[in-house]
Amino acid sequence: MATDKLQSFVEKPRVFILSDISNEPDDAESLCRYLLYANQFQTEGLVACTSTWMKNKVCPQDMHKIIDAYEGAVENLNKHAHPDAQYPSAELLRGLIKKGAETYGMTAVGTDIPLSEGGELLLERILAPSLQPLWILCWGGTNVLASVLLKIDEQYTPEDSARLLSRLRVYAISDQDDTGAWIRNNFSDIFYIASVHGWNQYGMAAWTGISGEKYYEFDQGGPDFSKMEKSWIKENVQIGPLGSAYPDYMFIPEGDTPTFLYLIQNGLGSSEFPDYGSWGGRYARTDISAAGLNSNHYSDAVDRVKGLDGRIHTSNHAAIWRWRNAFQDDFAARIKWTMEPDFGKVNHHPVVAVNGEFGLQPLRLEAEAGDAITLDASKSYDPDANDKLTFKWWHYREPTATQWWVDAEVSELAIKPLDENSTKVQVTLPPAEKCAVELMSRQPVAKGQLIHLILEVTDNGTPALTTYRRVLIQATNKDMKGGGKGSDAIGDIMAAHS
Ligand SMILES: [Ca+2]
Ligand SMILES: [Ca+2]
Repeated sequence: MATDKLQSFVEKPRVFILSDISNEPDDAESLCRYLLYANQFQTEGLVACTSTWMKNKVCPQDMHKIIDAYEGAVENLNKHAHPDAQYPSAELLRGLIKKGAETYGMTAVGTDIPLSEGGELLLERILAPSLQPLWILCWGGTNVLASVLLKIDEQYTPEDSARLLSRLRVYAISDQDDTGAWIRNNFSDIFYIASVHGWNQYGMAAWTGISGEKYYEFDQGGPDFSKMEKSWIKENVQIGPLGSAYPDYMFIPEGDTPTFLYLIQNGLGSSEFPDYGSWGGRYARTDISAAGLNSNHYSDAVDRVKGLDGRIHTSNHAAIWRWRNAFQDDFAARIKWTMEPDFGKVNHHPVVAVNGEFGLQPLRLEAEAGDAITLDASKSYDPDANDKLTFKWWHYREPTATQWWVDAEVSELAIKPLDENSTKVQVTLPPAEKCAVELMSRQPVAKGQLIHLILEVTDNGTPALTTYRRVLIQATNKDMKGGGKGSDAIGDIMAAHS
């Protein structure tokens, strides 16, 4: 048995899902996909809630239907998972399904209004002694969360309340009732990822980058829609015991899925750093005063991505659709796991090491501006005997930029392959004046840019699977070289450095 050669997970993010399931089919679709990753999360709650799209009822029975379907898939899924990362039983998950309030938004939030059973579970999970943050993924309205926050505020001292709230991490799919803005206004310390825009103007939100370019008409010609077509989904997803429960889409498929794509442990994202970017998009603080003195809210950031049409598309949506081929293939491969007990007949992920170090967290290095370093991924392997691996190293520049004009601020790294397959590369940092001076004053700094290098390791199985590793290179400037003429005006600086 080769399962002990598969990726294991040292930590499993604690996840609590609030879903307006059955307002339309897409929450049911997202839940199907989520369950295929349930072995890398510790699921702590599945609460059916309301939203502006379904104001007066909740549908936990539709979560049960999908867990029933999952029950038929667990045994096979576990044949493709590391012994230390087995899938949870359907029975365990059923016990986590609860009803949120059956009324809309703030009508469920008040000092004299008792918590819903979903609210009781959420409060219990927030109070549970754990050093790990609790991720609250909001696929609909947020009144279950709002009601619990009000209870905490009432029942605890400000110090205890602040301590409890510091454990929370929220990723909300825009605001879908009137409690989202209320939470951010009244509990501004909470780490809260949500696209903000005019009410219901979803086409402006990053999360629609998962599949929404036709419906919302953004980035035309850029994203490849082929793996979102109903025909592709029918052939690759709506099969087997779990996939058969995946409904046809109505507006766009899986608008809520980016919440957990963000947490998937594939070596790309780093959940405490929304600005690093991941399958779930890229987000930046809306308030940068003393690291969020006034607000801990993160909203959309923009990536520049070459589309199918060969043009560069600059958008928040691109920060998600750029990964679509990989996350759809990943989905399809896992659907195959649900139907196949034989390890040798389906594909499994590459396991990646850089400089001999295995793991999924970023590899952190320091290097002097202008110096060259060697990176070696040759210890990476594939658990499937006959698979060959392809190594692609690239410089993800947007997370380093502090403003829109990335080309002027973040110089491209020189990446030189040292062998035929690029398992080893030499990376040369830009000179100090390009990566270790302050943006406006042009004064040298001892610690310059934090440079993001992404390694993608892809196998040749069917469908192909990719594992990533992020290498974070802190540029140093020990001799304080590279200073230039500064200015108080950004226009002068950019004109001089373009
Ligand atoms: Ca939803
Ligand atoms: Ca493989």
